[in-house]
Amino acid sequence: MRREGLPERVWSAPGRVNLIGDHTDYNDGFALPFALPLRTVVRARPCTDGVIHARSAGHEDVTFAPPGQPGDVAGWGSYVAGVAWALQQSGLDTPGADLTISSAVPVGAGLSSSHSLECAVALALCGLAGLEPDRTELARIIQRAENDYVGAPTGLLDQMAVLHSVPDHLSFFDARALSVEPVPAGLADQGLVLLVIDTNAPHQHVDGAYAERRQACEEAARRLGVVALRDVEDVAAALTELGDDVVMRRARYVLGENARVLQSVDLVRAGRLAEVGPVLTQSHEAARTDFENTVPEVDVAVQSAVSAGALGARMTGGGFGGAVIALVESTRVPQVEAAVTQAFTEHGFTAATFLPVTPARGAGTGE
Ligand code: GAF
Repeated sequence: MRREGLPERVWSAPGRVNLIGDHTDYNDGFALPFALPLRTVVRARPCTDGVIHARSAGHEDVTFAPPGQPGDVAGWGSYVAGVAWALQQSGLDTPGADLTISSAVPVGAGLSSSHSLECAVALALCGLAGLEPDRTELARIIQRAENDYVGAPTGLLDQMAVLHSVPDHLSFFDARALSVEPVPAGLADQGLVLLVIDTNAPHQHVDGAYAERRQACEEAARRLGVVALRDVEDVAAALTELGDDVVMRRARYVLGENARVLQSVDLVRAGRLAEVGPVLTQSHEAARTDFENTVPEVDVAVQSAVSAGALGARMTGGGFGGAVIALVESTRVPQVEAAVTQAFTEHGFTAATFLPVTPARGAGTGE
């Protein structure tokens, strides 16, 4: 029986942008994400029937009795059911609930719409139960939902960014220590803008490409006799040992990316954010040539943004489509947007959309 009389409570979680450090999380490496000022909002009421009812405009309503098991609920509802399942698997007893969900995070843009949804639902279900799990522990629970219920072999970058980010800061994530250190971004002080360019070329993780990249990295670590690529000390020697094949190129990208994150963090800490620009572009180039997870739309967006004066740009997130993050002097934003728009027209691509962003707050109560 529903308890319609109970007051509605609200939780929300942001999408995330990864400034630099992709495909490093499952290699125990480093990343530098921040929370997007676009959020998934969950309006929640407890239900005494133990059942979860979830609705979201444009999607079919979902009703299920947790815990259930992976496969019971498919489509968008699998993210909701997966979280309820993973919470219960972890011994967190959450109640039935009525959830009304809306999201401003674009789907398929590499901005972590799915983790935004999962984190908001997790906080809502825990909140209704009066539980306040440690946020890093919650991130691991949500990873379990994603890996074992939804079926995407993703790491912890997104959940940690979504749950731990604070306004106006970048979140320096160490995937081995499972730590997040807020680093002041200093954007306005330095006259800089972070510009998200959504290429509208949708990406998809549950296909084989993400899993294949992960397997190649694990194969590289195995051949090198290290627990994870993070443990490689002599990069040049390791790359020689791996030989000249696909596994070496995947590893070269990851090893370089870890170094680029650490370099970027040092620059940001020193108040030299502008100098991170070229590091972003190097990261994109390594993704394009070595990790091979870019597509023409993101390559054209990066190239045209940089040609128009962006300090640097790279595809953000898992790849195979999605968004680019560009670092731009604030006075140059109009030229950069115009150049990307023109390049997309010339290539016959669907128009890109632009969103200047400031690092926002992580998941929590309220909208
Ligand atoms: C996706 C995954 F969910 C993350 O764990 C991470 O691997 C990212 O791709 C690439 O950095 O967002």
